[in-house]
Amino acid sequence: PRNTDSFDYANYHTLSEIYSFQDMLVAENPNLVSKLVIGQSYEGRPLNVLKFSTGSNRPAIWIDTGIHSREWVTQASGLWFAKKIVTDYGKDSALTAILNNMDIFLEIATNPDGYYFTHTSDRMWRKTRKPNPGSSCYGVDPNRNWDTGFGLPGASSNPCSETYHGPSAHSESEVKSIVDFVRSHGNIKAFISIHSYSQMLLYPYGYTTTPAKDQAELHSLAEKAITNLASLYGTRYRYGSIINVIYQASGSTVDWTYEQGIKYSYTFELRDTGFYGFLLPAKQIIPTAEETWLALMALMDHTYKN
Ligand code: ING
Ligand code: ZN
Repeated sequence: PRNTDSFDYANYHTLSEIYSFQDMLVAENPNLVSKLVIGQSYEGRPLNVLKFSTGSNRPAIWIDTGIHSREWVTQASGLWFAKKIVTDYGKDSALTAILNNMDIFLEIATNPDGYYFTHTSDRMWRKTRKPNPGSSCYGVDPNRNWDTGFGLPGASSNPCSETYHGPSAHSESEVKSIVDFVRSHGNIKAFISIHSYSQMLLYPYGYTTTPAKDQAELHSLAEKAITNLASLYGTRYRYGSIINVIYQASGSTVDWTYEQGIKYSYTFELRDTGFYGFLLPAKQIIPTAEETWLALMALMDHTYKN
């Protein structure tokens, strides 16, 4: 496609198609969208973040998709969210109010090396693609590599495991680049990390059963978000803390962001509940993105008003 109107949101795309989409969106909306390169992946690919902004020095909302490369409906939904933001700004009053007061940062291909590998070699690749010294297995789980509960139960020390935590916290440049960005920005109010599959909306903690100090608020906001999500196609989500709803997971993204003081730290698990799993048919991309957007709007609107 030559522009983002003719882009095919109803199909999955390669990494280079995602990169060219990002550049087209920026070129078409120079007063609203810019592209930041927050670092590079192990294999040297840019870690691009789209910034949606109408002013300076604003508090911000972060959204990432695709930190686990095989979760293709998440990157596909990220593309749809990006287009939705530029389409709705100035038309939808709730989104317009948010963007007149806050910035939105969206990292669509958060694990680009892994995503490339899912297209070329192994559709089910989850981790980064850094070699592990002394092992023939590649990669670290970028959702066990963060410095909150790092290495505790809920991650593996085996480099061949899908949940290998890595040699040290923030050892993966894909993770460290976000860590540096969050710290240097200093005013991120909501951090939403999007995975698939399972149909869940989760908040901290994953590494401990100790309730988050904001648990009551996080829980009621999650309920509102998933109620809005279900209103479109009836898709049912479970919600609660990571450790209570799924399993113990240490060193995960949103435990770290919550401990940095980002109160509205959430993880989604998008469609489905396992029938197709990671291989969700492309027919479901747009419905998934549409319903998820309703939940994202609930989270962003609450963040803006609080
Ligand atoms: N599931 C997540 C995983 O990394 C999760 C579940 C979410 C754990 C948030 C910790 C924090 O195991 C998938 N599908 O990746
Ligand atoms: Zn995942």
